Amino acid sequence: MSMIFTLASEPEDEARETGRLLFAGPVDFVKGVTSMAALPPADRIEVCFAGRSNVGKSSLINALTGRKTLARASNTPGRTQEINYFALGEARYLVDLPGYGYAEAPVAIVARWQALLKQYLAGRPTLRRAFVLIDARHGVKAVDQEILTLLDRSAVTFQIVLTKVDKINRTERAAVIEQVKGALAKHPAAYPQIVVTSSEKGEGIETLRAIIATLE
Ligand SMILES: Nc1nc2c(ncn2[C@@H]2O[C@H](COP(=O)(O)OP(=O)(O)OP(=O)(O)O)[C@@H](O)[C@H]2O)c(=O)[nH]1
Ligand SMILES: [Mg+2]
Repeated sequence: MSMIFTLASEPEDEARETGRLLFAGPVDFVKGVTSMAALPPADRIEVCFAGRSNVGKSSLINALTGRKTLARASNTPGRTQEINYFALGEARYLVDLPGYGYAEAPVAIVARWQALLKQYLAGRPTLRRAFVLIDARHGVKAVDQEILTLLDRSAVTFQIVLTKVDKINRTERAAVIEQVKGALAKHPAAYPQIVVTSSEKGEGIETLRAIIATLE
């Protein structure tokens, strides 16, 4: 069976409004955790943002919540070193994950983060969807494939979010979308719609808000 991958369409008015309202409400940093034992109680739907170091995870959380400095974004790869929990009222947790594939960090530290990342992705019962961010300039790489395979095995639905599309032109955009579609073909846990975003310009942000707000 082959899956048909498409771009996420613009949300219907009602979903857009549901998304707007959710993200206009209170957003609070809950805690940063470095072990599974320290995760908050699994009492609500949560979504996480995974991706290579520097792909734009923290920036996307800031764009979604309209708070410029909620999640720490930085030019220094490997900035987010904990699993950071943000609460959207009592409705949702947004989870900012440490980046993977960052070669410069000390090996022992990398091994510790990666172990935690994998435990989290495979073992969180309320994780409803993992957004896996892919830099639109680079497409899906081998390290991304490793994470996608882990999500397949854990039966966690994941959705690809292309980031930083403001940095590429139309031709490059079409090419990277084709590359992503090809890379997803062998992943049963892939959600069939790709979201194209720019945290800088706001593209795709309302769409992603609506997706998160309407998850059941
Ligand atoms: N032009 C542009 N730059 C972006 C966008 N999103 C993020 N960036 C930049 O990319 C760099 C990394 O962004 P972060 O949000 O810190 O990336 P991260 O994935 O959280 O990184 P780690 O926490 O280190 O894994 C920063 O310099 C951001 O300003 C975007 O949509 N457009
Ligand atoms: Mg970060």
